[in-house]
Amino acid sequence: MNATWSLLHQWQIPQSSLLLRRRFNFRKGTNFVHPKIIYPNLCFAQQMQTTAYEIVNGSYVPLPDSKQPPIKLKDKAAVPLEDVGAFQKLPMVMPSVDILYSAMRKAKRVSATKGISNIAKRERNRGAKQIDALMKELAVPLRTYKENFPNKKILHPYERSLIELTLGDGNYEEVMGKVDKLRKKVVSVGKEHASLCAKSLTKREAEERLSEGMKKIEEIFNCEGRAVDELLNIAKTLRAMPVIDLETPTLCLVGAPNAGKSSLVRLLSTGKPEVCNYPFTTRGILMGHITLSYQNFQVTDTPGLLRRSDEDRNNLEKLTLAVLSHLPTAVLYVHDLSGQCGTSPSDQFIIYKEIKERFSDHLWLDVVSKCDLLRDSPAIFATEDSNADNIELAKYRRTGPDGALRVSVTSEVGIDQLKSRVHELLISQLGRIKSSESNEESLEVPR
Ligand SMILES: Nc1nc2c(ncn2[C@@H]2O[C@H](COP(=O)(O)OP(=O)(O)OP(=O)(O)O)[C@@H](O)[C@H]2O)c(=O)[nH]1
Ligand SMILES: [Mg+2]
Repeated sequence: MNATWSLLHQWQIPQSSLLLRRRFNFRKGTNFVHPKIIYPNLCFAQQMQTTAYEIVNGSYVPLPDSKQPPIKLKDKAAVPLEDVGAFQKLPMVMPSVDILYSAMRKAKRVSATKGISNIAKRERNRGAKQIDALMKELAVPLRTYKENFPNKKILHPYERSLIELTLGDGNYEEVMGKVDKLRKKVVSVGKEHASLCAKSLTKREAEERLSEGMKKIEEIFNCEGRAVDELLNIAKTLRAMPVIDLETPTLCLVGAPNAGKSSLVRLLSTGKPEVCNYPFTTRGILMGHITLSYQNFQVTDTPGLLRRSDEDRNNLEKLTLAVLSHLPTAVLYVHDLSGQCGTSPSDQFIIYKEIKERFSDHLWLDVVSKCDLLRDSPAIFATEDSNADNIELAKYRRTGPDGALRVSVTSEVGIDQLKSRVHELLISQLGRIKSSESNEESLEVPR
């Protein structure tokens, strides 16, 4: 094969955002700005490294046919729908102790309005202004978080799934709610104490009310500021998610756990996912890149899929389904017929048929992995019925689906052919992207 599999990356400046608007339901007139234009350094860093993240517990239930919640028009945050890349735009969150410390310091520096000669009046003026300043210094960053952390409803469905599956369903909204509740409390207690202070009759009373007010606000923030620290952790987790460019053709590796997906990602791309001989080594979506003939492509490694219904799937499996459901990827489906991966060929056959049917609109390539381990007679698990009269399954056990390539990462059998087939697949994917783009442009041209 002539093409050079290089580690170099090229900047991809999108030619048009029309395709994305159409495919992902952007409103016309939305000023779509590609995340790579705004954050070149960040995207570069993301491309140079492989990013993986752990999935934490959550109870999000299914994806493929799950309808996204309708967007209410009266919700002002529901306009406009976002492109992917929202996590890279999240504001920096300060730890709660830092916010409090900085606010206290600034508030204490506030002095009384000049020209008040009466001592009691001056003191109550200073007290009210200091409490007011503390309240504002605490409330402003909290308001900024509320305004700049996106409403989940406007996120791209893929990113919405990432939030639900990684943080746990409802957790994001819950933390946002707690932060806003804290802000409201600080504002109301601050106002109340500032007004009390302003009504003081003596210098001493003003001093006491100031001290009480400051202490009360400090107590509230100490007690409920944990929400800000939770938000900080959420922002860190979300920022670490791999960045996907929707205009770059993407290959998604899918298959049973332990089938050899990550080994192939390592071989095909810059991605360096962990490879181990146990299921669910890959615990998140992981990106790799391929540059071929000056064209950049993306590769995503995914957690394995088991034979079970969607209700029983773990969040790792749901993440794989989220990629297939919401991202325009080509699929490289990995079948391990050697018996080594732990999922029997008959179970893999059932998973495969279901996934292939469900995502039939994706460009597709099948590979039978670990062909160095394949014997003359196909692997039969103790749990399987070797005499079952199923011609289709018997054929699958021997050769995998029609047209599947046999490859081995260990002996490198079939790898050159795999690379050129993957290249062809990604070029076809590029063709799809371009043709949808030009269709969209022709629709936009006024007659
Ligand atoms: N003999 C042989 N072993 C392989 C081959 N490819 C992968 N393996 C082994 O199979 C095991 C699983 O490989 P992974 O690449 O981690 O499989 P995976 O599908 O990513 O696994 P999960 O992330 O757990 O779903 C590892 O021990 C690999 O060394 C191959 O071509 N031949
Ligand atoms: Mg893996």
